[in-house]
Amino acid sequence: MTGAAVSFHDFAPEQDDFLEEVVAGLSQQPKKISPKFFYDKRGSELFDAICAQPEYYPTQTEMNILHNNANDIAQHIEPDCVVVDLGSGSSEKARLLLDALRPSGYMGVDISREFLLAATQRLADDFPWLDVHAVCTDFSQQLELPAQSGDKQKLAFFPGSSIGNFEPGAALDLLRRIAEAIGEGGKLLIGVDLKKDEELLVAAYNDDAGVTEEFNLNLLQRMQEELQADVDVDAFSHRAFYNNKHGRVEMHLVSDCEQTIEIDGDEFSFLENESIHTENSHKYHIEEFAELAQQANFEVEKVWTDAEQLFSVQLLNVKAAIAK
Ligand code: AVJ
Repeated sequence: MTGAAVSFHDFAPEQDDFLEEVVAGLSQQPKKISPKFFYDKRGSELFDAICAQPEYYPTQTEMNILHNNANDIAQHIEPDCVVVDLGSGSSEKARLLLDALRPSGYMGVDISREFLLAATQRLADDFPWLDVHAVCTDFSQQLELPAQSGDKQKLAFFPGSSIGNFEPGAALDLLRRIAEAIGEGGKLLIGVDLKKDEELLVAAYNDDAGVTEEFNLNLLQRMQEELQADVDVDAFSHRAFYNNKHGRVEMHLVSDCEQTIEIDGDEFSFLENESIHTENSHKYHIEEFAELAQQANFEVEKVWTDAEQLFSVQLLNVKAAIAK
């Protein structure tokens, strides 16, 4: 079935400069590359495959929480609200909520224009009663929303524990930006991965099938293919471990030997075991996240978890401005 046309709002986000950022990151000590560069076509496919690995509990657990509690979540939301799906991707998780929430509108917010347009059109086809908007912007830089939604309640939706990729300070900035964009009366439904047994955490980022390893190494593949980097992918290894001090899983690409790689005329030398830090995935205690939310002008209204407390879906309210 073909639904109504999707309204497209293009805020023309600046495209990331892969070469520039890789050169800058490898020039630092310790070396690093942002996890946002994982997601080329192959990387996005590998990420989908990670989500289907038995060790990678977050995706399935979160989807179960959303599915099992959709009606309860709906009890806390105004029925004609506008859902603002941050990093909407394939909108797969939002779909779990739409029938229960019965919002009047849906805004898919994503940086990837083609993907966003295709996914929102599919959503409009499947939910013909829904007013669907595609908002192309980089919300990690700036969160602009079209004015359309009027004074309806905005429900921002930020699943997947993507917030975990941000250092605490940057997470705070992002939450503040979300609070500002949805305004007073707005709510944020956010997926937050929880602290737990270190063994389970480490296993989730070291699946037996080696998909996460391939996902991490794909970054070097991309450098080879897109930047003509002279780099031997086989001379690096995937490493993922829990950093207790920072409460996060870290992923690294570790050099198996002393070597030099060359990118666009620049040379970067590695000692044996020297790493490129490619990702942080912060884990929170429920109280820790409440503290962060508080600092960002939110208060926690309700927390849903699974029976084993692996993952949480949290509903936050924008706190009312204090009358002066
Ligand atoms: C998409 C950032 C939530 O941190 O668990 C999965 C990415 N990296 N396996 C995560 C990821 C390795 C994922 N996030």
